[in-house]
Amino acid sequence: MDVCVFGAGSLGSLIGGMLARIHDVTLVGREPHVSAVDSDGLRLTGALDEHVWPAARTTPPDRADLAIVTVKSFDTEAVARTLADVNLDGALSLQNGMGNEETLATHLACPVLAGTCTYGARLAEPGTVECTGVGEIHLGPRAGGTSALADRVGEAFQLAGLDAAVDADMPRRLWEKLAVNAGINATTALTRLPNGALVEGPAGGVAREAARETARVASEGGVALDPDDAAAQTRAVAETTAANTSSMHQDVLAGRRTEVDAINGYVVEHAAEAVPINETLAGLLRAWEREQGLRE
Ligand code: KPL
Repeated sequence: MDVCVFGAGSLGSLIGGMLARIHDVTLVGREPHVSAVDSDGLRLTGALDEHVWPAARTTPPDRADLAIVTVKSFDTEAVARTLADVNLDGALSLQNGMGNEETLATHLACPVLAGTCTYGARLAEPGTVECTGVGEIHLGPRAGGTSALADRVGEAFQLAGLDAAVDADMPRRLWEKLAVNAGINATTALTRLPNGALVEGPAGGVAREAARETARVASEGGVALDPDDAAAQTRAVAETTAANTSSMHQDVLAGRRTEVDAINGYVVEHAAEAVPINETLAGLLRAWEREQGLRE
């Protein structure tokens, strides 16, 4: 399969690098990472130990069978406009937060698949990405159901050795993942703690309550999620990614804008009842972003 990964930072490079074992992959990302990959290949370290040779560039190719979108949620609109000029059979969002697939579908002529991914990744240096946790990928049509494209992409991922499953209920999966991210990302970013600190420590209770609130909001919107299952899932992901610095924590450490609007902010915006934990987490992160000059 001819795959273009749009947003080849840490996670995009990891997924693209694993796919490059057997597929034709082009990483579209930023300098100096792109030049490092172009001249010396991509090194996968940590839980993996491989050296692969995807193409790497800062601009999109003219055509690909599949575009995998891994940019931050606040960049989805801009990327969708750029991808509109690429000849694609399909696109797959492997992003955090809600609303990305709809934004892509508004601009693209091809079908857009939804995906969730719990692999952990860290860009160690240009040309090297560390796998900080082997997770799993679920993908399928964004409105649920089945499609030939989803089956084809799922098979391509599995052939490359990724732990990937085709899922007929992606709307539910997206809410389940949102609950985990609402719990883990903001609490680790604010406390500067690794994910594992949420398994037993005091911040764990805050994370699980944020996940419970998210499940209630999902149910209000017609996707029935059990709050206790969401809390248990949040604890389980904190355990399996214990050593990981969550993506939002990485953003805060690097002084970058976070995905709070598409995660805790989304929960607050879609809640019919009060969601005080998500409101607090979103408020604190937005205050930090403002102080850093990253938002109005
Ligand atoms: O998705 C993640 C993230 O960091 O954004 C988890 C699963 C919480 C892993 O850190």
